[in-house]
Amino acid sequence: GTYGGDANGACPAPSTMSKAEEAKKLAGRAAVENHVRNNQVLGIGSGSTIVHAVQRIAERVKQENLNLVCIPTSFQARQLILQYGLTLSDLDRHPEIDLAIDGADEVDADLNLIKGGGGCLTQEKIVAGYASRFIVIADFRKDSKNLGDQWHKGIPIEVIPMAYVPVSRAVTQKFGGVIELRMAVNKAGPVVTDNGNFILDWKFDRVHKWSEVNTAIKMIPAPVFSSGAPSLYFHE
Ligand code: ABF
Repeated sequence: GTYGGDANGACPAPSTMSKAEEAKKLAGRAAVENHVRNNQVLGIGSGSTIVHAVQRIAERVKQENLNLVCIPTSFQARQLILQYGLTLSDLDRHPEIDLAIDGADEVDADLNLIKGGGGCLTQEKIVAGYASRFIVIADFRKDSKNLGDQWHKGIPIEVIPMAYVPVSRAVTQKFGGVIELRMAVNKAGPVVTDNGNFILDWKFDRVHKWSEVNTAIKMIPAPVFSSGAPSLYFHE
C-alpha cells in the first residue's frame, strides 16, 4: 500500500512502524498457514499486509510443490503475483474462487469492515464476492469500536468521473458529513483507480446504521457498483 501512518498521512515513529509491520507479517503468514491448501484458486488482495501473505504463499508453493492459481484485485496485486512467480489468472478463466485473502482499514467486533483506503475497493469486492471463503488479515491498528472511528479518511466510494459532484451531494444531503475528491499525492489531479474512476472519501460526523448507508449508496446513480457499496462489508 502507499499509505499508512497517522490520520494525516504522516509517517509513524519507527518503533510503531516496526511493531505494526511485525503484526502485519504475523497475520499475513498465519492466514496462509491456516487456510491455503493445494489446488486452490486464490483471490489476492491489495495493500501492504497482503505482501506478507504472498511471500508466504510463494514459499509454500516452492516447499510443498503446491498448485495454486491467483486472481489479483488490483494492478499492485497483479505485480505481486508476477514478482513472486505465482500463477496469474483472471475471472474469465476462474470465475469461482476458493479463498480470497485481503487486508482492511477497519474491523468492528461483529467483523464488519471498511476497506478501500488503498483505492482498490471495487476489484477487491468483486473478487471477494466470487470467493467461497474470504479471509481478512488485519493487525491491532484496524480494531474499531464503531466503523469510522479509526479510519479518519472516511468511507471510500468509487465513482464514475462525470458524476462525482452529484454523487457527493447525494451522499452528504442524505447522511451529512463532507466528501473530498481523493487527490494524487502531488495534488496535480484526482487519483484515478485501476478502473479509470475517481475516489470520494466521505467523512461523517456521526455513527450511522451502516447497512442502511450501504443500501442507499447502492441506489445512487453512478457510484461504481451494482452489488453493494464497495468499501463496506457485512459479516453474515
Ligand atoms: C486493501 O488494502 C484495502 O481495501 C485496504 O484499504 C488496504 C489495507 O492496506 P494495508 O494492509 O496496507 O493496511 O486491502
